[in-house]
Amino acid sequence: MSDTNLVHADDIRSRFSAAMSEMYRTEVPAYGTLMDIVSKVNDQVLDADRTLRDDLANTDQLARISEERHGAIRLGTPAELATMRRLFAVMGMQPVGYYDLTEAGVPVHSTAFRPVGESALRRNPFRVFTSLLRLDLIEDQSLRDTAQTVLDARQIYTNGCLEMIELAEEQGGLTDAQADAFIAEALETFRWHPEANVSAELYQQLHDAHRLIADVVSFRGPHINHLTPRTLDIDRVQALMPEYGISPKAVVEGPPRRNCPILLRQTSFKALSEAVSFEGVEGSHTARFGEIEARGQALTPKGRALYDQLLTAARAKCLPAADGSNADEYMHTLAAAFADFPDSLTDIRAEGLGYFEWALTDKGAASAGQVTETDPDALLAAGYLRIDPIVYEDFLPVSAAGIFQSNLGDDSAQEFTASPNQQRFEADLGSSVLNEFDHYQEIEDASRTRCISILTTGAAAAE
Ligand code: OOG
Ligand code: NI
Repeated sequence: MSDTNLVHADDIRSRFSAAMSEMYRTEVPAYGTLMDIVSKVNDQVLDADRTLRDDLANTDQLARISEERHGAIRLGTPAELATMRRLFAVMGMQPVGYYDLTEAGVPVHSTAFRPVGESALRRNPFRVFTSLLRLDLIEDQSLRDTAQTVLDARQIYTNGCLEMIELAEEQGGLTDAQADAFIAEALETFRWHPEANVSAELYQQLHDAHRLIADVVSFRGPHINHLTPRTLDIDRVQALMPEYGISPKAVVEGPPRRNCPILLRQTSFKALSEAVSFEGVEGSHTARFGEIEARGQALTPKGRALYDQLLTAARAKCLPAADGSNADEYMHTLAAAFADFPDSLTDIRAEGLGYFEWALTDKGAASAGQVTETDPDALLAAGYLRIDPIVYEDFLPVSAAGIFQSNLGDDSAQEFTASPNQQRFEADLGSSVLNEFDHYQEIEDASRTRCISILTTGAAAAE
């Protein structure tokens, strides 16, 4: 078969993301409401802020915002994780980053499957935060063995899905019709199952060990537990949620509101209680929730260290209570702590705190091949080049822990000894995870090299 018959992986990802959104909208109606609020607020922000609109248009990001979302799943076994890596690879999504959540009392470690590279991200940045349960952290040996047996017996992928993954690997992609079949089969893995895999009694035991363990072990598959749209004004959406009958978690996670947004700010609404049949016995389970996020600039290791330091300092002074009783005090403390994080692009760049993408200005484009200067700062000052912050495409462990906790319930806060084990995770995954910092640095470096090459030679240097 000729390659020209194959659909681009970016296209499969876009179609899959839309299909997933459609499915989640019918499964969790509040998600549809949240999507409506987000789209209304995003339109208002873009109408009111022409500079932001121009910046987004200039960096080719305007189109992706309304399409943009991330989801999250929790897997039970290394084999499930290894196959998930192959499934996401069909859609051009690779494992980026390692997140250890044991430190936050959640017995999982995780990665984010997402597209890498500028053009794929622009086409559709769909990402899935994927966690692997760490049964080794359950103390009760017999419960651990029972959970393992239940997990080992389940098959979370349809035969059709496994066949399409193999076909994609053999052919190096899928045809249009095959992509449709793959999407339909793959969706089955993420679907909600109202019939549990276990008895009500076992569910209760698992639940008592940790709610997350019950969520992973008791079902036929790793139901998508939230799907998160990106908003341009998270504080406004947070404030609007109650008007639409949705009650948000107490505080927005991540950095405070700033002039120059950095990293990621997130908030969610609590998980819904859903009817479940446990081998014929009616019961319920709470797992699925809604979340929104606002994305800002990706930070360098130096910027990230400063972020972590300021966040830790703020949280040492005031920890947000789940009931919202000290929400104002927390947001105030956070804002005060972040006064030490430079809040202009010039300062952020001067101090090497964030990543930037280089592009030609109109003047630069008109001078292609006619410039002899090669110093990027001089070219920037002379108006041939412009720089824009690179968007943070990843996640934050403290925020993720806050999101986990708020929808697992406060009674679930539990101590585990922090035990990051990236090597084990990568062995289970069947590949290493990409280092996010290296990736942002590459994007920045490549954009600068490309611009200077165009200015000085008239063409982009061959990759
Ligand atoms: C994942 C929580 C992490 C985020 O946005 O930080 C996450 C989960 O609850 O499974 O999605
Ligand atoms: Ni999330």
